[in-house]
Amino acid sequence: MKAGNPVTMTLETAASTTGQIDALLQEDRRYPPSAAFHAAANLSDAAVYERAAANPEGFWEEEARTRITWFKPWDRVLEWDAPRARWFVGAEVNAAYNCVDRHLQSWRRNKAAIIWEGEPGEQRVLTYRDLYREVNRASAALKRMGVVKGDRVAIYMGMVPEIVIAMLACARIGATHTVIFGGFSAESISDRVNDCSAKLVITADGGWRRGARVGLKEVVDRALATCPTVQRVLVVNRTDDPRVVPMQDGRDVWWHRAMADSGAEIVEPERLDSEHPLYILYTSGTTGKPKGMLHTTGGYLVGTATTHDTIFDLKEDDVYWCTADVGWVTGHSYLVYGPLANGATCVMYEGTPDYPDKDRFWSVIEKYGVTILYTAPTAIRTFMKWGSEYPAKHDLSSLRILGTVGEPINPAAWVWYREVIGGDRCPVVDTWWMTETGQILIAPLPGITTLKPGSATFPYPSIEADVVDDQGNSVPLGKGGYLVLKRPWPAMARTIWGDPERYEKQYWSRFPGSYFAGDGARRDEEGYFWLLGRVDDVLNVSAHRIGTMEVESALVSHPAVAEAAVIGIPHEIKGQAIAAFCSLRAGFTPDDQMAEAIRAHVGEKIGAIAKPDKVFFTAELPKTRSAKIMRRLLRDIAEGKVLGDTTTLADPAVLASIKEQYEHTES
Ligand code: 6R9
Repeated sequence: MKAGNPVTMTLETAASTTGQIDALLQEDRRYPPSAAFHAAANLSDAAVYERAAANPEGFWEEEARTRITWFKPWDRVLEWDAPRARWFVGAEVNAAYNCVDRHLQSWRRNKAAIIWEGEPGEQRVLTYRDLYREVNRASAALKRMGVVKGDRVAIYMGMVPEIVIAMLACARIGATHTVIFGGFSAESISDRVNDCSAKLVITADGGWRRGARVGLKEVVDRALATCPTVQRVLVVNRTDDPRVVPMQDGRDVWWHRAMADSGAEIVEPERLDSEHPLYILYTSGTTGKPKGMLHTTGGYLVGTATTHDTIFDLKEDDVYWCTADVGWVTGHSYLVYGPLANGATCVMYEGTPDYPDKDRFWSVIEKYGVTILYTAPTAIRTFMKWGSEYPAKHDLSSLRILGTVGEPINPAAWVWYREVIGGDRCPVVDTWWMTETGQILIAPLPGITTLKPGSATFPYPSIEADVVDDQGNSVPLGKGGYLVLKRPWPAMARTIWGDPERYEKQYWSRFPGSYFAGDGARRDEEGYFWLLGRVDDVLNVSAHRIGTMEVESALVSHPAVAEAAVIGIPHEIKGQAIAAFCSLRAGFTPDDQMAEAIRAHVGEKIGAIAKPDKVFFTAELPKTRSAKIMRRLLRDIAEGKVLGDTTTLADPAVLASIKEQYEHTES
């Protein structure tokens, strides 16, 4: 990377990374809902699509009225001055009240809210009443530590119930949380903490992963050396680490001590404006720094609760398991806010799927009688590779709905999921959405939609999606183009924290008045949507978004690296893998040791998920005469394709030398 590289945006990129789209469109298997499923479905009347299209605001107003409890009703459903949206204007609401307190008024008070399993095997069940007590105590602790409405609180923890309690405690008092995925590095933490000027950090001593303790507090300590705004740190004791976790006097407090100090204190939920900032979640884009997507309260609750109920066909006695980490948006919307607002029983698992053996997920499903499973295609492909003998060891007959999210799912994985995990009886709902959208926007309604393996099917009622060409004109059915959304929806991000201009430019300027998702898509002859992957420089590795520019900035910050370019290459399990092409400064040797050092450096800078799978050394990178790195050519080399047009290349010899090196490394 060198400063000023423009964003490359091509549909070929998208199609080539997702494989043969034409073959996809010849997919002719159809799965209509069974008569029994249709009859019992929460939504079974296809007229909902027309009704919502005719009156989208009326549609959401009805959902808001029936699903969410408001302290004060709205004056207007929507104020829309593109791209600025305000939903349920003038209303007052509290997310924690909706996710916890109100369930205490019914028999749900003793319903399991969270069934948690630690990786080493411990179990904890928190009923809604337990959750109420814990959230209140945590809210009281935050207040004592000086957190007030409007402050930002960063949360860096593994998958333990305290992460949910911490989020809800913030929401209760009107503090805005930013959850930072537990795999991110110290530098990634400080970037995020500083960007939103967080006042307090909630973390844990560590967590369990694949049988080993992973330190978290020590990473936070390193991060906080450069975070002047952080005054206090709350530390959950998760691993009982016999080594002493250093606690900084006056700054660090053990969570359990703070909770004990709170006693049985009850903290009234703040009456917050519907547009009060609920959370900031950082996500990768096309520049070197992730952007903090800001989500607000009222619309977000309506959007997530509604879609969670209808797309997963949630019943009161369901046992719902979303396997996503709370550090990503899927965890926010469909492990915490949507399901808890709906009073669901949620399974939460701390560790990896292969510990102690490759049947851990299936053992969790059997043990708790999971009925709804929501996971990522990359996980499904991994399970396929491990073999059907692992699920075969367990009784999975409790399952009735399967969901996927995070990346396009190939039909083979879809069918395997349905047949092997779902016993050929469970609908598979492929749900397309983004950190920015907050809620699912394209997905089947399982009681209505005839499913096609590999297609996310249709936009949710009221959502107007289109596939357009470079000029913003709708393309005919069967043709590829850019996915855009033409109307606002309640859980949409409101802006990028601290950078409203970037928000406008990034999402709303390419096709004025429409939201540009950054994904390629096609509709088939029946109007089904097929998502083709990203068309910009955003990679999707194991369903995690990583910006090529972010990785490139990390690479060039290594003292040996002069220049670097990063591309995604197709990967059987991960969807995409990261390949880095680096040229070294004089005096450094391009060998295996150097490649390893560079990979480790990226791990340090961003986190292990961003480490390139492959590092290639090259004397120079292929560039146009105006000095833009030609990533397309690097991709072609990586995919072993015949090279495209290279007439704009400044030095064609560079290409031959990279190609030779690549082939050499490959063999
Ligand atoms: C929820 C989430 C968003 C990007 C998005 C797209 C890809 C997500 C998908 C899908 C095809 C699906 N994506 N779901 N592609 N089919 N069902 O993943 O958010 O981490 O922000 O990623 O993920 O490319 O643009 P996020």
